[in-house]
Amino acid sequence: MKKCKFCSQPAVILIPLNQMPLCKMHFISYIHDRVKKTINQYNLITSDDKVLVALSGGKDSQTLLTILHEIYNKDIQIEALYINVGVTPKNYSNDSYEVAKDLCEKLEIPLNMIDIKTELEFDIDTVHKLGLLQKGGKHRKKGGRFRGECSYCGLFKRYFINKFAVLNKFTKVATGHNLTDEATQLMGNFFNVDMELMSRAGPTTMTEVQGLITRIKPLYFIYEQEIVMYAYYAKIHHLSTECEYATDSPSGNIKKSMLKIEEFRRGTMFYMVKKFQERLKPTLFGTISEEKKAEKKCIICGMGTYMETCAFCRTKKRLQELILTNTKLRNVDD
Ligand code: Q46
Ligand code: ZN
Ligand code: ZN
Repeated sequence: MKKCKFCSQPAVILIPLNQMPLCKMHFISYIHDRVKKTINQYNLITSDDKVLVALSGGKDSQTLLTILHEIYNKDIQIEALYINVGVTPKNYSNDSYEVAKDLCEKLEIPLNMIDIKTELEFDIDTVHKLGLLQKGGKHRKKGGRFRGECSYCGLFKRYFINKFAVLNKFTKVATGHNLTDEATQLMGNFFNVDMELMSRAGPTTMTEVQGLITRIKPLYFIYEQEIVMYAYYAKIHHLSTECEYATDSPSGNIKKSMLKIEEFRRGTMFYMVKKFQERLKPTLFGTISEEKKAEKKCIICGMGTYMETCAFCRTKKRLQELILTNTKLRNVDD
């Protein structure tokens, strides 16, 4: 193995972007520097911010919280929030919470928790059962494509994280999205020619919509592979069990293709995402109608949205109706 570029220690990694060999110590400080650079360049965090970190127990968010703690220690207010989405197979949700709790105790960062079953009277296990019952029913999109558990789960998590941040006066919500996922998502939106979603990509949300707290992604320029290595060398405990409801999504296949391209064209993801931010995003954002950029409050829940009724309230209503219909059907069968 090569020697570290900055000392005589053996290198433990070749940085994917530039193949620079680094030892464990210099790799860890190199990642800190790159995260700091992203934070400063995009003005993600300022000294008067109160930051809420969305913690899931997975490698990305556990790494994010650790790095933010390293960079800021107690200089800014940081708290974490875990959303219990109610996935019981493999004890997934409970184990995730325990892992998140351990890290917060170690770093002495307050951990908050929201249980979506308490909030909604149903959870992702319920959605899964409904999906099985509703095969071919309304629950599916036109064309028979199943709107899987993850899309509901993601929507609920985003909603409750934002709501908690609004109610508790956080100024930023930090998530652990990494470069590999962001490049994949950007490519997926490009394939769908979804200009609106593309215009919203980036290390921070661009618009100031009332009731929608600014979201920041400090790991935006860190490859997933680097996060895996960082978590390993920094000894960050994270849940490695995969959620039972995770499926081979179309984006999973795009990700595999992006990783292949990266193999023979080093830096593709990094430069694609970076140049998109600098060159295309400002132009794209200008093409989004003023109506879609306007500040709105959901007429049902009062949270910030780009539409009259937010996606959460619409989805919640639809699922409640489905649960009721299925309960009635089961009662008739009984
Ligand atoms: S918990 Fe929820 Fe993930 Fe399970 S249902 Fe999908 S999104 S895979 S991070
Ligand atoms: Zn070194
Ligand atoms: Zn709403």
